[in-house]
Amino acid sequence: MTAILITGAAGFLGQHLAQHFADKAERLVLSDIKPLPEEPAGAERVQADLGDKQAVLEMAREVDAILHFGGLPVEYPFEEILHANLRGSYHVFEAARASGARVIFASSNHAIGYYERSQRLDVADPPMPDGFYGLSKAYVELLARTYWMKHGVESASLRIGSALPEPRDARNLSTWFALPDMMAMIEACLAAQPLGCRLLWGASANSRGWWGRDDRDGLDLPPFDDAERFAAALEAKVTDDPVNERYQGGSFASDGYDRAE
Ligand code: 15L
Repeated sequence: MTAILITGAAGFLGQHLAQHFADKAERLVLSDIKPLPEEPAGAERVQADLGDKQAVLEMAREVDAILHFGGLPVEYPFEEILHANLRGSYHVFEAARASGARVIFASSNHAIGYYERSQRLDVADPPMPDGFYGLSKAYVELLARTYWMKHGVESASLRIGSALPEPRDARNLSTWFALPDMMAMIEACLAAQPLGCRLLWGASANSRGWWGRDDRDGLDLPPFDDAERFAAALEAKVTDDPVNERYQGGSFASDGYDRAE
């Protein structure tokens, strides 16, 4: 494969990505604001803030792909989201423009978290973010489209549900993204000629899934897993919060919710 930069490489998914691509990439650059783990050996390491434009431009020099998993992974106050997720992602797309790299962006289901669980979504349905974090994901999906239209920067935004080794509760029966499925989707996006600008549901083929059509036509994907085999153990694992249970975003949707109804 090619030269790959992973942002957020010290995070849970970033570490899985680093291990997965260690022997597949010709060159692997790992970046995070936090100290980076010593594994895998042989990778280049850059401890930097995505808010530092020069640092991001420098770490992305001569890479072919950026797996952009950096930034804040859950809800935070607006100013912190602004710095890490909005400004940081702008720097990543500027770096991709400068180096000619394609971007695989870890978007999130929280870009559409205020759709009700009874609804079935097409990727073309308008975003319905459930907080500042979800808003930042919707913004970067649009940033990706602008950089494609204006500068020809190729990208895939993966609206990740719940990327976990195994589903943990009833909601995850709909949102689970098995880690091997995530790796397969990223590999397919790295291999696609052309990739263009795609928006994809980052979820396994869950029988109880909420998400339908997306931009995966032409991607070489294997059959995906299904969380259904965990249903007997998990379907009673629900919360006692009606707002959480009503919306696809779950606890992110109920966090700070103070509507009257
Ligand atoms: C996310 O976007 C978070 O990063 C992750 O921690 C999970 O909460 C996930 O969404 C989810 O909705 O399950």
